[in-house]
Amino acid sequence: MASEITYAEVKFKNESNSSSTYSESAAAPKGKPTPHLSKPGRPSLLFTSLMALFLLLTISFLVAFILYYQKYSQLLEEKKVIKDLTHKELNCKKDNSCPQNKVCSCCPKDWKPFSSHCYFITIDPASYSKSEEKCSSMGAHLMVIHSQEEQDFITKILDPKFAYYIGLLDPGRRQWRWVDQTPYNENAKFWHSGEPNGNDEQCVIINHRNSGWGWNDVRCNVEQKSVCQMKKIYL
Ligand code: MMA
Ligand code: CA
Repeated sequence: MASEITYAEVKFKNESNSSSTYSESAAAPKGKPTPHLSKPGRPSLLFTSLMALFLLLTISFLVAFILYYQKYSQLLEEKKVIKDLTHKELNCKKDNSCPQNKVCSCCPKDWKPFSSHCYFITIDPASYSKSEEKCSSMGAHLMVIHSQEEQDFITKILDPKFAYYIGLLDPGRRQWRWVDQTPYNENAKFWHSGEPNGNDEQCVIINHRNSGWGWNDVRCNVEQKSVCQMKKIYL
């Protein structure tokens, strides 16, 4: 309160000197004018404010740029890791979901694309758990089948002389579970007739019989070929 009153007085007494600072006005209330501060004060204050604003903008811009650059490099690095370490070579194609002239969905070399996934046929026979481990080591899992189209796509590229593990198993009490935790759909199951038939057969293969392609429950230690599946990589 007291300082407000002092300020009002100074302003009233020294109209021509209104731009000088409060402390100076208070310190030299009468007589002595403050010639150095009066005229250069105005442009100097404006200039300083502009400089400060400019500096602030520059700093904000620099900070934003650094943050953006860090994020962008991180993204590039992640993509490089996917590309170089997990899969040496990718096959990419433009699809409907792509912005124009941009590469979009990719599958590693030797993997087959279908819908939003990539599929790899492992030809070395192995138990269910070894087969699933092999898929995991490639960033994938044993194939899950959720539609007739997906079943038809894969059977077209499988050899009818062999059986292949898929990612379906019974952890107990004949409760079928997909390895990726997606629900087991009663409307999209392709058991051969008479299957599943063995309480000691808790893993599932896909193979060809006279009636066509279908699923059969088998013991999990039986060594079979397998099919791995992973989500497409979007670049
Ligand atoms: C038969 C049939 C299947 C069973 C396998 C086990 C060849 O098919 O009984 O249901 O899973 O044998 O080898
Ligand atoms: Ca069986």
